[in-house]
Amino acid sequence: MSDLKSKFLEVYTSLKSELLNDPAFEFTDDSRQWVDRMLDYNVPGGKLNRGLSVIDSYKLLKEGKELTDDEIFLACALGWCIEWLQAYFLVLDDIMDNSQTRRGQPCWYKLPKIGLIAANDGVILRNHIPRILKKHFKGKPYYVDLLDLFNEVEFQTACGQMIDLITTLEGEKDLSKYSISLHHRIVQYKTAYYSFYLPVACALLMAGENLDNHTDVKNILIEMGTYFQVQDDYLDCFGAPEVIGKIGTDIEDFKCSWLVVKAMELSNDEQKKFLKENYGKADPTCVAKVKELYNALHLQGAFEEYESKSYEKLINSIEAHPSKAVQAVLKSFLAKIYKRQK
Ligand code: DMA
Ligand code: MG
Ligand code: MG
Ligand code: MG
Repeated sequence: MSDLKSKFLEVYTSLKSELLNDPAFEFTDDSRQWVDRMLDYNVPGGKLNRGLSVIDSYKLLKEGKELTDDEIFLACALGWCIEWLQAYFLVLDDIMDNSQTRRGQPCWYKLPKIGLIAANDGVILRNHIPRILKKHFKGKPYYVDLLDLFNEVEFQTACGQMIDLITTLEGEKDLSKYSISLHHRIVQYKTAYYSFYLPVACALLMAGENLDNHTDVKNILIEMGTYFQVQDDYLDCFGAPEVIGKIGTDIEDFKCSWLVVKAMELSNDEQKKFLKENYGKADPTCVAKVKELYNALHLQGAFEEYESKSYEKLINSIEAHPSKAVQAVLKSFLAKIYKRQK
């Protein structure tokens, strides 16, 4: 394990211990154990890309200057706030998407004795974020901006989740409303802000920057986040569950996935009819038929083309940015996700 990652995990242990001893609640042994287990199950088990990116980005913004222990701790704490936010959204997302597995294990709500208590656990996870921020950032000149940033990004993500979900409503299932512009809108809100803009924005705030001066960076990160969610949509169908750690549900859930949008674009009338008959059904034979059509339409090839075009476009936008340090932040982010398999 890299030094940075082990340092990052150390900070998790310390944040968790503070939360388990939060004087605002009189914990009993049972309630403390519940939160302890819930955090370990849901917070640290992912790729940690979002969290680690805060520290990476902050280092790059400091252009090689050695970071103090305090700076490293704070960057890690902000990274963990993003991982907490992600855990909160994922616990609820898996309930709403009727998913079975996440990060190679059953979804939290699927565990015996958890069920819909998971909904409140999501709320607890969400409430841990301002507690971490208060404990470690209150008094910093950027404290208010940090709170505002997390609030804004959470709102955007929740709105993205809402439009992701309401497009699938029973009785209104209509594939002809699925367009690339609707897809773009959904993924920009549900994924790009919290996964891409937020880590870099945290690093910028820590470095004393005013976020209003960085809308160009924000726009590039949102494009990158869009590309990332197209990969997620692709992997939902074509990824190996043992590699991505989750079993796809987009076809069953009638999701406005990049794949179904592309499929509608490439289908003739007969294929469109076939897709309409089989998309959004829980029946595994219907799911298999949708996948058959995806293969017949060579969606894997269409995705590869999208992937290389997006990469080229992103590199061009990044290289047009005046600051070399910002370029380095963005390129490091892009390198982490280009052609990812998980
Ligand atoms: C997830 O979209 C978005 C958030 C905010 C969790 P998704 O349902 O495609 O994610 P996953 O494929 O990981 O369930
Ligand atoms: Mg999901
Ligand atoms: Mg979802
Ligand atoms: Mg997905």
